[in-house]
Amino acid sequence: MIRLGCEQDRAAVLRIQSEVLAAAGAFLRREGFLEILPVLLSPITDPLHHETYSTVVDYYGVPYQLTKSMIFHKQIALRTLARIFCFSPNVRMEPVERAAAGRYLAEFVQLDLEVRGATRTDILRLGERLLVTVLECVADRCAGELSRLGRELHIPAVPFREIPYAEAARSFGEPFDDALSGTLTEPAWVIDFPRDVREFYDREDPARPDVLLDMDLVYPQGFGEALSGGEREHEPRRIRDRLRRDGIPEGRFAAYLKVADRGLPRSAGFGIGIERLTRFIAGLERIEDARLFSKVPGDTAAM
Ligand code: ASN
Repeated sequence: MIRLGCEQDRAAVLRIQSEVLAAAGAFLRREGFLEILPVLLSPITDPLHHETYSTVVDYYGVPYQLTKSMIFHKQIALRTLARIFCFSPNVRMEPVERAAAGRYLAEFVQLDLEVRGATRTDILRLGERLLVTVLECVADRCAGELSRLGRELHIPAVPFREIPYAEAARSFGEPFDDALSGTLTEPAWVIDFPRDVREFYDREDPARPDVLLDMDLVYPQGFGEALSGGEREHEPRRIRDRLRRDGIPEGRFAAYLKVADRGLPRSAGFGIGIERLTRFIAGLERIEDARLFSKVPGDTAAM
């Protein structure tokens, strides 16, 4: 893993990133997806499973939040369109201790997508093809940039390995992302997270209570988590049950429940972090080298 030495190195990383954005968008358009515009302010956003500092904005006297992920807006968008994606800016003011890991930014962009009627298996296969296509395009179009950065890109074979969460936890303890990633030479899926480590919107397997039909993708070579996603809870009765079991007052998600009561389609999807993907492809030690104007948690000199 490398640190950037000069502006030419930085330019090489940004050219790779621009190719990532173009290749991912072109792939998804070929797959019948429409790009929608991001939402930055809303009364509802991803509650996240871990603690982040508040990002509440006074919206004409009403508290709105900056987007932590567009998960609920993706589900609602599927009432109108069947396959959507968005380059979605997220603000997550992570605890300062997280900065040391080299893969957290307080402001980042995820390529967030959602598919009406899809199962988790559909989305695993789509995610693999998306990643392989992006890697192939970068290898093809950014050979000079990769060689400048000393990075050799390996195109992984599909399908990727699927590792149940319980098995990864048994082998590596919890959290296991870094340890697991350090042993991998190809990306791998972690599937079937337990209900108590994830958010209420990932669908609980009707056949296996407390096991979710969700996934993470983990990069090889110690680059850690790439994406999170899953099938979604879409039936109002089940959403309310999950809120209750997570101890979240329904009032906090009133705007979402109102739409859910009118009908949300069954769906699955994921969000893949663009800076983390850039970091992996360029072989960067630290995520702040994977974009301009990086905001490492706690860095109040950022602009
Ligand atoms: N975008 C993710 C998903 O689709 C959620 C997240 O970023 N927390 O599941």
